[in-house]
Amino acid sequence: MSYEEQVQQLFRTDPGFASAVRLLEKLNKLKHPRVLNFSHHDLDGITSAFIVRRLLERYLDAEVVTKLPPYFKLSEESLRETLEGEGRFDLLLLTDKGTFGYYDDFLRYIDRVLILDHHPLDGRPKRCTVLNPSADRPVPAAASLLCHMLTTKLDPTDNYDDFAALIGCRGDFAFDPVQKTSVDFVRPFIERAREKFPHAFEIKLERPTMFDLLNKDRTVLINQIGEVLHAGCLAHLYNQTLGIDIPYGPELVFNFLLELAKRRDRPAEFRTIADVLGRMPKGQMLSRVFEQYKSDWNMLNRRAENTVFLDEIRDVGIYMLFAEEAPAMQATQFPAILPFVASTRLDELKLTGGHSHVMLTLFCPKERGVHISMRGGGGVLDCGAMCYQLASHLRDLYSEREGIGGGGHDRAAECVVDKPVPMYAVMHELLALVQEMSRIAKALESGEVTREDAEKARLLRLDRNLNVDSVS
Ligand SMILES: [Mn+2]
Repeated sequence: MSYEEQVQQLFRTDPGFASAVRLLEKLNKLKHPRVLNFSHHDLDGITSAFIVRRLLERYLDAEVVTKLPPYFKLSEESLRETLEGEGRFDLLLLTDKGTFGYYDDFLRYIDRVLILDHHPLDGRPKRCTVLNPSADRPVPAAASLLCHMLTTKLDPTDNYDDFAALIGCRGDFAFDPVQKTSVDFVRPFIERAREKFPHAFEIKLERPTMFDLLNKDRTVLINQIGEVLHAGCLAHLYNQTLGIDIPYGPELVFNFLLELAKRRDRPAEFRTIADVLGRMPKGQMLSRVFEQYKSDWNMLNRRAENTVFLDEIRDVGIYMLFAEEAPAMQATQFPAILPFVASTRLDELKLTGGHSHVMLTLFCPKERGVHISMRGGGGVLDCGAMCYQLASHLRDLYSEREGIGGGGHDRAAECVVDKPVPMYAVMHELLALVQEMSRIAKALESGEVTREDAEKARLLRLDRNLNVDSVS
């Protein structure tokens, strides 16, 4: 199926897509509508914001205010604060910011709310307009591609839209140009992009990037771009280290992309990262930030050698790494550099340990408390379910404390536990969780499962592909 056919098919079969299109068509009747766009502060979110900004300006002649705050879900309070400063809007557009039931409450402040998202639902908004292919079952995708699809349906896309969606899909690990794999949803688009930007997909025997998890001697330009822009999202954290005044990273990357489109260089002709960054100040700043990021990466790479084997559950070797982030990243609440460094060790641990799959649990003390990142699991153990269960157990134990949260995807998830919950208590609960999972997995295999264990197995999603009928 071609990309254009996929867009037409989605328009016919996904009611969310049709209503998103209708909403924007209706908005086209207003003169200079004002749109407030909140987007996620990662690569997928920033490229989503770039694509919708250009669509709304071209198609609606809209004034778009873009916000990329450093947290995932939008709270009613931050929305209210923004509205106090920015005035009234005709549309609130949430891109790559999750799909939460309480987003319905935002209709109190703005007449129309449109959600473009690909994360599994957390509650079901009933009154917002929602385009999310993961609404009923998880469909791995990227928000930037949804924004590109919406644009394709309304107004012709250009090379910059294509280039941005490609970077967004890369940022969210929706495809791997070196291994030549991709998740189903983005495949038609990636095939089309490979034809449009052949140089971006050419194998280079250069330093592996954060995206090169299997072959450590090669990469491609699109991975290099993804890594430089990912580092750019952290730019402001290097203010002190570099001794220069750097704007908030996600905005720097966003404005760099807008500048790139203004430069009128042809993305199809980019061959090196220097071609992409160009000679303008924002590109030069991104280049300086990237040098610092690489030196942090190398330092963390040495730290990441000290992994400890904990257990093997259903042929998945579970390893732990106890390490701190780079000094400039101590205050981050999101995975900054270390979790990406740790991910590049998964394949090596699998080979040396002789496991079918590997999961790496990263225990990282930070300024606010402990940040646990789980990576891998091979589709057998579920990082998201484990982080969620760990957080909810810790919330039960420390019910008077705020700042405990956890969850995420199957193969990448986070759990953050703020002080004053003691670090050793978090470590204890983490180890207890692994031990408990090991015991339940053995019970499931032997067929001797209590009702209580079957329930725990379900919560931890340990029962996938296993027969749990034999509840005693
Ligand atoms: Mn995303």
